[in-house]
Amino acid sequence: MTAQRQIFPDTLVKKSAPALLALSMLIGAALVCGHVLAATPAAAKATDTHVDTDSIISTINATERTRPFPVGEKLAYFVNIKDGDQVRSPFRVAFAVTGMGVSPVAAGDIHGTGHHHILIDMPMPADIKAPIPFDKPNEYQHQHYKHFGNGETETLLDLPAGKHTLRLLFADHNHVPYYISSKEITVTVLDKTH
Ligand SMILES: [Cu+2]
Repeated sequence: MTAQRQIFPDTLVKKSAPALLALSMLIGAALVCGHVLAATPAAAKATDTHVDTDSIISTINATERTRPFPVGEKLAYFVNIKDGDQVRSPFRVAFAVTGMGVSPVAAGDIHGTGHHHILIDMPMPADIKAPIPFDKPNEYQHQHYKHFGNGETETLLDLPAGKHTLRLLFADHNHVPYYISSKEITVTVLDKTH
């Protein structure tokens, strides 16, 4: 009886050693498989050309966006789009002004401040001393004069497919332009199915 009792644990150890080895091999294989499985989606993503990350296809690089302006120069400029860009509606347009402050119309006459406007498919107003017009309801197929009287510095534009001209024009609380504007740029709005 005593001899059998001593043999039993010894046999168990001998049997369990290969079992442990086999178990560790299985874990190792699982880790390798796990690694391969994890790598596969990443590799597929890297070659997927259909990922749509932005509605704007722009070639503006970070250096151009952040270029310094001479002190005192007054100009309005588009931050995230430039002449020749292709966009999909609706597209975000960000803008800024140098040498002036942005204030809402409701704040009244504050020296050295004003608010932004975008002229869409419209020339620079002939009478620069006249207030920038407001679109009348249903006057046009799409908006032509956008006022940012709350002091906004970005917007979403939803324009029909085709070429459109955009120009920033900075104006006072009466919507009378300062002689501060951006260059006119032309963007192409791609068809929604494009
Ligand atoms: Cu205005």
